[in-house]
Amino acid sequence: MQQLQQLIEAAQDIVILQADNPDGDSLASSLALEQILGDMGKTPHLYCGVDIVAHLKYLPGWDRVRNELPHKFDLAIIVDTSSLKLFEQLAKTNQLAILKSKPVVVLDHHQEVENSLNFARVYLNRPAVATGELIYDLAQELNWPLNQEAKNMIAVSILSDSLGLMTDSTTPHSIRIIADLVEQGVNLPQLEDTRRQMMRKSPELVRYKGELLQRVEYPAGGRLAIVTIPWKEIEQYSPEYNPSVLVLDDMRLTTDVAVALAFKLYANGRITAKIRANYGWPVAAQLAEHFGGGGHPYAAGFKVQDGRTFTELKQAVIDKTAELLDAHQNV
Ligand SMILES: [Mn+2]
Repeated sequence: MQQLQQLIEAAQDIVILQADNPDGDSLASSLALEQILGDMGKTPHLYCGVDIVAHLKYLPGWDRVRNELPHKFDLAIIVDTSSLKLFEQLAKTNQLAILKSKPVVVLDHHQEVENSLNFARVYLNRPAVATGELIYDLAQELNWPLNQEAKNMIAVSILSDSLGLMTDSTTPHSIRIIADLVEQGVNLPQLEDTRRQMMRKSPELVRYKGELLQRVEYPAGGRLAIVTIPWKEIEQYSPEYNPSVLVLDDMRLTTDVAVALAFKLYANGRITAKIRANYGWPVAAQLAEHFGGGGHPYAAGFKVQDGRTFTELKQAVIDKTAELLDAHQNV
Protein backbone atom coordinates (compact mmCIF):
# COMPACT_ATOMS: atom_id res chain seq x y z
CA MET A 1 0.00 0.00 0.00
CA GLN A 2 2.88 2.28 0.80
CA GLN A 3 4.31 1.59 -2.62
CA LEU A 4 0.95 2.32 -4.20
CA GLN A 5 0.79 5.66 -2.41
CA GLN A 6 4.34 6.51 -3.49
CA LEU A 7 3.65 5.63 -7.11
CA ILE A 8 0.55 7.85 -7.11
CA GLU A 9 2.42 10.69 -5.44
CA ALA A 10 5.20 10.53 -8.02
CA ALA A 11 2.82 10.46 -11.01
CA GLN A 12 0.87 13.22 -12.73
CA ASP A 13 -0.91 11.54 -15.64
CA ILE A 14 -2.52 8.30 -14.51
CA VAL A 15 -4.42 5.97 -16.79
CA ILE A 16 -7.07 3.68 -15.32
CA LEU A 17 -7.56 0.52 -17.36
CA GLN A 18 -10.54 -1.79 -17.62
CA ALA A 19 -10.28 -5.20 -19.28
CA ASP A 20 -11.94 -5.99 -22.59
CA ASN A 21 -15.08 -7.11 -20.74
CA PRO A 22 -16.15 -3.98 -18.87
CA ASP A 23 -18.92 -4.40 -16.31
CA GLY A 24 -20.68 -2.30 -13.70
CA ASP A 25 -17.84 -2.80 -11.23
CA SER A 26 -14.95 -2.09 -13.58
CA LEU A 27 -16.58 1.06 -14.99
CA ALA A 28 -17.89 2.43 -11.69
CA SER A 29 -14.64 1.76 -9.85
CA SER A 30 -12.71 3.43 -12.70
CA LEU A 31 -14.98 6.46 -12.43
CA ALA A 32 -14.54 6.52 -8.64
CA LEU A 33 -10.76 6.40 -9.01
CA GLU A 34 -10.96 9.14 -11.63
CA GLN A 35 -12.66 11.40 -9.06
CA ILE A 36 -10.24 10.48 -6.29
CA LEU A 37 -7.13 11.05 -8.41
CA GLY A 38 -8.58 14.26 -9.85
CA ASP A 39 -9.15 15.60 -6.35
CA MET A 40 -5.57 14.66 -5.50
CA GLY A 41 -4.45 17.03 -8.26
CA LYS A 42 -3.63 14.29 -10.74
CA THR A 43 -4.72 14.06 -14.37
CA PRO A 44 -6.68 10.81 -14.69
CA HIS A 45 -7.35 9.12 -18.03
CA LEU A 46 -9.75 6.25 -18.63
CA TYR A 47 -9.06 3.31 -20.94
CA CYS A 48 -11.06 0.32 -22.12
CA GLY A 49 -10.21 -1.62 -25.28
CA VAL A 50 -13.83 -2.18 -26.21
CA ASP A 51 -16.87 0.08 -26.26
CA ILE A 52 -18.79 0.52 -23.05
CA VAL A 53 -21.95 -1.60 -23.33
CA ALA A 54 -25.27 0.21 -23.64
CA HIS A 55 -26.69 -0.82 -20.27
CA LEU A 56 -23.76 0.85 -18.48
CA LYS A 57 -24.22 4.19 -20.17
CA TYR A 58 -26.38 5.44 -17.31
CA LEU A 59 -23.17 6.03 -15.38
CA PRO A 60 -22.16 9.66 -15.89
CA GLY A 61 -18.64 9.78 -17.31
CA TRP A 62 -18.75 6.55 -19.33
CA ASP A 63 -18.07 8.69 -22.41
CA ARG A 64 -14.71 9.75 -21.01
CA VAL A 65 -13.47 6.18 -21.47
CA ARG A 66 -11.12 5.99 -24.50
CA ASN A 67 -10.07 2.90 -26.42
CA GLU A 68 -6.48 4.10 -26.73
CA LEU A 69 -3.91 4.76 -24.06
CA PRO A 70 -3.17 8.46 -23.53
CA HIS A 71 -0.10 9.84 -25.37
CA LYS A 72 1.64 10.41 -22.10
CA PHE A 73 1.17 8.80 -18.71
CA ASP A 74 3.35 8.08 -15.67
CA LEU A 75 1.32 5.36 -14.01
CA ALA A 76 -1.28 2.79 -15.00
CA ILE A 77 -3.89 1.38 -12.64
CA ILE A 78 -5.65 -1.76 -13.83
CA VAL A 79 -8.97 -2.39 -12.11
CA ASP A 80 -11.06 -5.52 -11.63
CA THR A 81 -8.87 -8.13 -13.32
CA SER A 82 -5.64 -10.07 -12.89
CA SER A 83 -5.67 -11.50 -16.36
CA LEU A 84 -3.47 -10.31 -19.19
CA LYS A 85 -5.68 -12.28 -21.59
CA LEU A 86 -8.38 -9.70 -21.04
CA PHE A 87 -6.21 -7.01 -22.65
CA GLU A 88 -6.25 -8.45 -26.14
CA GLN A 89 -7.04 -5.07 -27.64
CA LEU A 90 -3.84 -3.57 -26.22
CA ALA A 91 -1.81 -6.39 -27.71
CA LYS A 92 -3.58 -6.05 -31.06
CA THR A 93 -2.94 -2.33 -31.25
CA ASN A 94 0.71 -2.66 -30.17
CA GLN A 95 0.12 -0.71 -26.98
CA LEU A 96 1.00 -3.51 -24.58
CA ALA A 97 4.71 -2.69 -24.71
CA ILE A 98 3.92 0.94 -23.80
CA LEU A 99 1.93 -0.25 -20.79
CA LYS A 100 4.70 -2.60 -19.70
CA SER A 101 7.26 0.21 -19.89
CA LYS A 102 5.43 2.15 -17.13
CA PRO A 103 4.77 1.39 -13.49
CA VAL A 104 1.57 -0.65 -13.30
CA VAL A 105 -0.75 -1.18 -10.33
CA VAL A 106 -3.41 -3.89 -10.23
CA LEU A 107 -6.48 -3.51 -7.99
CA ASP A 108 -8.51 -6.69 -8.09
CA HIS A 109 -10.84 -8.82 -5.99
CA HIS A 110 -11.03 -12.01 -8.08
CA GLN A 111 -9.73 -14.62 -5.69
CA GLU A 112 -9.65 -17.77 -7.78
CA VAL A 113 -7.42 -16.47 -10.54
CA GLU A 114 -3.81 -16.65 -11.45
CA ASN A 115 -2.11 -13.29 -11.74
CA SER A 116 -0.91 -13.07 -15.31
CA LEU A 117 -0.17 -9.36 -14.91
CA ASN A 118 3.11 -10.20 -13.24
CA PHE A 119 4.85 -7.16 -14.70
CA ALA A 120 2.82 -5.00 -12.29
CA ARG A 121 4.80 -3.07 -9.68
CA VAL A 122 1.97 -3.30 -7.15
CA TYR A 123 -0.53 -6.15 -7.11
CA LEU A 124 -3.38 -5.73 -4.63
CA ASN A 125 -5.93 -8.52 -4.70
CA ARG A 126 -8.04 -8.84 -1.58
CA PRO A 127 -11.23 -10.74 -0.91
CA ALA A 128 -13.92 -8.13 -1.52
CA VAL A 129 -17.30 -8.23 -3.20
CA ALA A 130 -16.20 -5.64 -5.77
CA THR A 131 -13.20 -3.55 -6.77
CA GLY A 132 -15.23 -0.61 -5.44
CA GLU A 133 -15.06 -2.14 -1.97
CA LEU A 134 -11.28 -2.41 -2.23
CA ILE A 135 -11.07 1.22 -3.39
CA TYR A 136 -13.24 2.37 -0.48
CA ASP A 137 -10.99 0.53 1.98
CA LEU A 138 -7.86 1.99 0.37
CA ALA A 139 -9.42 5.46 0.54
CA GLN A 140 -9.93 5.01 4.28
CA GLU A 141 -6.48 3.59 4.90
CA LEU A 142 -4.57 6.02 2.68
CA ASN A 143 -6.70 9.11 3.35
CA TRP A 144 -7.87 9.50 -0.21
CA PRO A 145 -10.51 12.19 -0.80
CA LEU A 146 -14.00 10.87 -1.58
CA ASN A 147 -16.30 13.40 -3.21
CA GLN A 148 -20.01 12.74 -3.79
CA GLU A 149 -19.47 11.34 -7.27
CA ALA A 150 -16.76 8.98 -6.04
CA LYS A 151 -19.12 7.79 -3.29
CA ASN A 152 -21.92 7.26 -5.81
CA MET A 153 -19.63 5.26 -8.06
CA ILE A 154 -18.32 3.10 -5.20
CA ALA A 155 -21.90 2.31 -4.22
CA VAL A 156 -22.76 1.44 -7.84
CA SER A 157 -19.70 -0.78 -8.10
CA ILE A 158 -20.49 -2.73 -4.93
CA LEU A 159 -24.19 -3.05 -5.71
CA SER A 160 -23.39 -4.15 -9.24
CA ASP A 161 -20.99 -7.01 -8.43
CA SER A 162 -22.98 -8.07 -5.35
CA LEU A 163 -26.25 -8.01 -7.33
CA GLY A 164 -27.75 -5.67 -4.78
CA LEU A 165 -25.87 -7.16 -1.77
CA MET A 166 -27.40 -10.55 -2.44
CA THR A 167 -24.45 -12.69 -3.57
CA ASP A 168 -22.45 -15.20 -1.57
CA SER A 169 -19.39 -12.98 -1.56
CA THR A 170 -21.28 -10.08 0.05
CA THR A 171 -19.95 -9.59 3.59
CA PRO A 172 -21.09 -7.51 6.56
CA HIS A 173 -18.24 -5.20 5.58
CA SER A 174 -19.72 -4.66 2.10
CA ILE A 175 -23.09 -3.85 3.65
CA ARG A 176 -21.47 -1.51 6.18
CA ILE A 177 -19.74 0.40 3.38
CA ILE A 178 -23.09 0.87 1.62
CA ALA A 179 -24.62 2.03 4.93
CA ASP A 180 -21.74 4.51 5.40
CA LEU A 181 -22.17 5.79 1.86
CA VAL A 182 -25.92 6.25 2.30
CA GLU A 183 -25.24 8.12 5.53
CA GLN A 184 -22.89 10.34 3.55
CA GLY A 185 -25.52 11.28 1.01
CA VAL A 186 -25.58 8.51 -1.59
CA ASN A 187 -29.17 8.23 -2.82
CA LEU A 188 -29.81 4.57 -3.69
CA PRO A 189 -33.38 4.97 -5.04
CA GLN A 190 -32.13 7.68 -7.36
CA LEU A 191 -29.21 5.54 -8.61
CA GLU A 192 -31.60 2.63 -9.12
CA ASP A 193 -34.08 4.76 -11.04
CA THR A 194 -31.39 6.03 -13.43
CA ARG A 195 -30.30 2.44 -13.97
CA ARG A 196 -33.81 1.21 -14.67
CA GLN A 197 -34.42 3.97 -17.18
CA MET A 198 -31.42 2.68 -19.12
CA MET A 199 -32.71 -0.89 -18.93
CA ARG A 200 -35.66 -0.13 -21.18
CA LYS A 201 -35.45 -2.14 -24.37
CA SER A 202 -36.80 -1.59 -27.85
CA PRO A 203 -39.74 -3.74 -29.05
CA GLU A 204 -37.32 -5.47 -31.52
CA LEU A 205 -35.06 -6.49 -28.68
CA VAL A 206 -37.91 -7.80 -26.54
CA ARG A 207 -39.09 -9.86 -29.53
CA TYR A 208 -35.55 -11.20 -30.00
CA LYS A 209 -35.42 -12.14 -26.33
CA GLY A 210 -38.51 -14.29 -26.94
CA GLU A 211 -36.72 -16.00 -29.84
CA LEU A 212 -33.64 -16.70 -27.75
CA LEU A 213 -35.67 -18.18 -24.92
CA GLN A 214 -37.33 -20.57 -27.38
CA ARG A 215 -33.90 -21.82 -28.45
CA VAL A 216 -32.63 -22.68 -24.96
CA GLU A 217 -31.48 -26.30 -24.63
CA TYR A 218 -31.46 -28.25 -21.38
CA PRO A 219 -28.78 -30.97 -21.51
CA ALA A 220 -27.07 -32.74 -18.57
CA GLY A 221 -30.39 -34.01 -17.33
CA GLY A 222 -31.89 -30.52 -17.39
CA ARG A 223 -29.27 -29.17 -14.98
CA LEU A 224 -27.62 -27.07 -17.67
CA ALA A 225 -29.33 -24.43 -19.81
CA ILE A 226 -27.52 -23.47 -23.01
CA VAL A 227 -28.25 -20.77 -25.55
CA THR A 228 -26.16 -20.21 -28.67
CA ILE A 229 -25.86 -16.83 -30.30
CA PRO A 230 -24.50 -16.79 -33.86
CA TRP A 231 -22.41 -13.95 -35.29
CA LYS A 232 -25.30 -12.55 -37.35
CA GLU A 233 -27.30 -11.90 -34.17
CA ILE A 234 -24.30 -10.57 -32.25
CA GLU A 235 -23.80 -8.09 -35.07
CA GLN A 236 -27.47 -7.12 -35.20
CA TYR A 237 -28.35 -6.85 -31.52
CA SER A 238 -25.13 -6.24 -29.58
CA PRO A 239 -25.05 -2.48 -30.22
CA GLU A 240 -28.29 -2.23 -28.23
CA TYR A 241 -27.80 -5.01 -25.70
CA ASN A 242 -25.61 -8.02 -24.96
CA PRO A 243 -27.77 -10.92 -26.23
CA SER A 244 -26.50 -13.37 -23.58
CA VAL A 245 -27.34 -11.03 -20.73
CA LEU A 246 -30.82 -10.70 -22.18
CA VAL A 247 -31.71 -14.32 -21.34
CA LEU A 248 -29.17 -15.75 -18.86
CA ASP A 249 -31.19 -14.83 -15.80
CA ASP A 250 -34.37 -16.41 -17.11
CA MET A 251 -32.39 -19.51 -18.02
CA ARG A 252 -30.95 -19.67 -14.54
CA LEU A 253 -34.43 -19.37 -13.06
CA THR A 254 -35.70 -22.47 -14.85
CA THR A 255 -36.68 -25.43 -12.64
CA ASP A 256 -33.82 -27.91 -12.08
CA VAL A 257 -31.23 -25.73 -13.84
CA ALA A 258 -27.98 -25.38 -11.88
CA VAL A 259 -25.85 -23.69 -14.54
CA ALA A 260 -26.85 -21.37 -17.38
CA LEU A 261 -24.44 -20.78 -20.23
CA ALA A 262 -24.53 -18.55 -23.29
CA PHE A 263 -22.24 -19.30 -26.24
CA LYS A 264 -21.36 -16.60 -28.72
CA LEU A 265 -19.97 -17.65 -32.07
CA TYR A 266 -17.83 -14.93 -33.64
CA ALA A 267 -17.05 -14.51 -37.32
CA ASN A 268 -13.34 -15.25 -36.83
CA GLY A 269 -14.05 -18.64 -35.26
CA ARG A 270 -13.71 -17.45 -31.70
CA ILE A 271 -16.25 -18.90 -29.29
CA THR A 272 -17.03 -17.25 -25.97
CA ALA A 273 -19.09 -18.56 -23.09
CA LYS A 274 -20.73 -16.63 -20.28
CA ILE A 275 -21.57 -18.82 -17.31
CA ARG A 276 -23.98 -18.19 -14.44
CA ALA A 277 -24.53 -20.75 -11.68
CA ASN A 278 -27.38 -20.96 -9.20
CA TYR A 279 -26.91 -20.63 -5.47
CA GLY A 280 -25.67 -23.93 -4.04
CA TRP A 281 -23.81 -24.86 -7.26
CA PRO A 282 -20.62 -22.78 -7.13
CA VAL A 283 -19.00 -24.43 -10.16
CA ALA A 284 -18.86 -21.53 -12.65
CA ALA A 285 -15.18 -20.63 -12.12
CA GLN A 286 -14.08 -24.27 -12.23
CA LEU A 287 -15.98 -24.83 -15.46
CA ALA A 288 -14.50 -21.68 -17.00
CA GLU A 289 -10.96 -22.55 -15.85
CA HIS A 290 -11.21 -25.96 -17.47
CA PHE A 291 -11.60 -24.14 -20.80
CA GLY A 292 -8.92 -21.54 -20.15
CA GLY A 293 -11.09 -18.83 -18.62
CA GLY A 294 -11.92 -17.72 -15.10
CA GLY A 295 -14.23 -15.79 -12.82
CA HIS A 296 -16.26 -16.23 -9.66
CA PRO A 297 -17.97 -19.35 -8.25
CA TYR A 298 -21.33 -18.16 -9.55
CA ALA A 299 -20.31 -16.07 -12.57
CA ALA A 300 -17.50 -16.83 -14.96
CA GLY A 301 -16.55 -17.06 -18.62
CA PHE A 302 -14.07 -18.29 -21.16
CA LYS A 303 -13.08 -17.89 -24.79
CA VAL A 304 -11.79 -20.57 -27.10
CA GLN A 305 -10.23 -20.38 -30.52
CA ASP A 306 -8.32 -23.59 -30.96
CA GLY A 307 -9.80 -24.97 -34.15
CA ARG A 308 -12.24 -27.16 -32.26
CA THR A 309 -15.67 -27.22 -33.87
CA PHE A 310 -18.55 -25.76 -31.93
CA THR A 311 -20.24 -29.16 -31.71
CA GLU A 312 -17.11 -30.63 -30.09
CA LEU A 313 -16.72 -27.76 -27.67
CA LYS A 314 -20.37 -27.78 -26.70
CA GLN A 315 -20.29 -31.50 -25.94
CA ALA A 316 -17.10 -31.06 -23.89
CA VAL A 317 -18.79 -28.28 -21.91
CA ILE A 318 -21.89 -30.39 -21.28
CA ASP A 319 -19.73 -33.31 -20.09
CA LYS A 320 -17.56 -31.13 -17.86
CA THR A 321 -20.60 -29.41 -16.35
CA ALA A 322 -22.23 -32.76 -15.56
CA GLU A 323 -18.96 -33.97 -14.00
CA LEU A 324 -18.60 -30.85 -11.83
CA LEU A 325 -22.24 -30.95 -10.73
CA ASP A 326 -22.00 -34.64 -9.87
CA ALA A 327 -18.80 -34.06 -7.92
CA HIS A 328 -20.36 -31.15 -6.07
CA GLN A 329 -23.47 -33.12 -5.23
CA ASN A 330 -21.34 -35.84 -3.69
CA VAL A 331 -19.45 -33.46 -1.42
MN1 LIG B 1 -15.58 -7.00 -10.13
